[in-house]
Amino acid sequence: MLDKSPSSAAVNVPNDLAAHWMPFTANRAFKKAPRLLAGAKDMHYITVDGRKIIDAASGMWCTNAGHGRTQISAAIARQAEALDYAPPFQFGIPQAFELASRIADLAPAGLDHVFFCNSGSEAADTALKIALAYHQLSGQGTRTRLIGRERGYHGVGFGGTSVGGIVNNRKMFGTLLAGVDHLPHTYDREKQAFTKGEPEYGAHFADELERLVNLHGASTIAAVIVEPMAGSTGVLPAPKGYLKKLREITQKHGILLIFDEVITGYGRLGHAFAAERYGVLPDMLTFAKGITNGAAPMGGVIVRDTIHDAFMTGPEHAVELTHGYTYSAHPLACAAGLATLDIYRDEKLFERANKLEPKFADAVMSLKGLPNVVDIRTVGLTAGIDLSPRADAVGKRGFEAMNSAFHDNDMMLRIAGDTLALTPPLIISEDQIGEIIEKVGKVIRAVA
Ligand code: PXG
Repeated sequence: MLDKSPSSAAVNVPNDLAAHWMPFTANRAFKKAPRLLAGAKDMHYITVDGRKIIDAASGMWCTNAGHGRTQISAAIARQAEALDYAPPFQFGIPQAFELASRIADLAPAGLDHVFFCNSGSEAADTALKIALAYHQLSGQGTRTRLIGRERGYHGVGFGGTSVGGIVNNRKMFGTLLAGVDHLPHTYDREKQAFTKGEPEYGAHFADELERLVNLHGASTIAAVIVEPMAGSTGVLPAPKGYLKKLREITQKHGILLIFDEVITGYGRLGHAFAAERYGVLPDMLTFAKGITNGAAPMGGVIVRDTIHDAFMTGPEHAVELTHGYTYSAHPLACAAGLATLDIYRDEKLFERANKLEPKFADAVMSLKGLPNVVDIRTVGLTAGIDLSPRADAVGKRGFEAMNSAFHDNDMMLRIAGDTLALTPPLIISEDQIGEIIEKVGKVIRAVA
């Protein structure tokens, strides 16, 4: 058994790393200089050689309540003993209903029904499929087009990849779904550089939706999906007024609006969901990651009552939506989700993130002026720091920064190309913010 305490001793490491083909990883580089983790507690990971690493990434935007929360692991253990697995089709467990109600309570009024799956990718594909099916049921079956956004990330299913807008994630996989189009991204460095929070400039990028409506015809468009803050591409907060505008235009044309809140959900922007921060009510909202604090795979879609109700017709013995997963609402994930929501509520972590936001933003902005720092963006407890790429190799400076952080500065960073992403657990202390910023400064100098 792994000792998870921060003083944990070294653990055994297999001497053959070849068989595991790692996801979204530079496999050959990793296997030459592995970044292997053995334990985690609160704000820290423990490496296999016993080093304590401060987590500036919440793992991968997951552990909003910090690591090793015994309330969550105990709930998972209890659940595993009581009921390991139950079929989610035609059968149910009480915890799934309780968790759905708690999630719906956290979501803005009107988003009342929760469809569970196991990841953000499945959540995005599920939302897109519900959009198509809804229009078909409502006698608007010509609405089949899906609209994403450049630089968007909605996971790796065919639907999410198709509406996604990160070229490296798309170009290997052929033509993807037909009938998909993209809004422009909302980033203009000249106008927005070094902005704290939502940039003043850029609401007009939403008007491009009118152009797509004019091009394709509203009667062919099913849904628009966007992240309220584009995370994976390197932290692009929505410009002021942008999301409201998207809502107005989609509403005007009968197009569904989906917020992908896989990253922004559960407190990252100082609210349960970004929809609340921006006062914009989407038709569907996807979540994953923070719902279980990363401790068990779970994702889901929160759906507007009008959309859900449109399915609840026809003979009562018939399945209303022919979609779902063997592990939808898995008992261990439900147990983890309930325990996680207890922690978020009892420790007021969303409010905490909200309160810390200005201090965090000021601290990150102090890195302005360091070598190669060409922009810094912040929103909630998240920041993106753009480093100028090395002349011959886009992404190399970023990669070196991640390695310098891990091997030389005892810190876990996320990178998106040459952008460093800081997105620490919401339990972070002000001292720890200072510690992370100091380490990031060292890293930036080390890769100058
Ligand atoms: N939607 C959004 C907005 C995401 O950020 C997904 C969907 C897919 O979730 P799954 O659970 O299928 O991976 C994500 C995932 C990063 C990073 O470093 C971000 C994600 C995944 C991996 C790395 O920014 N987001």
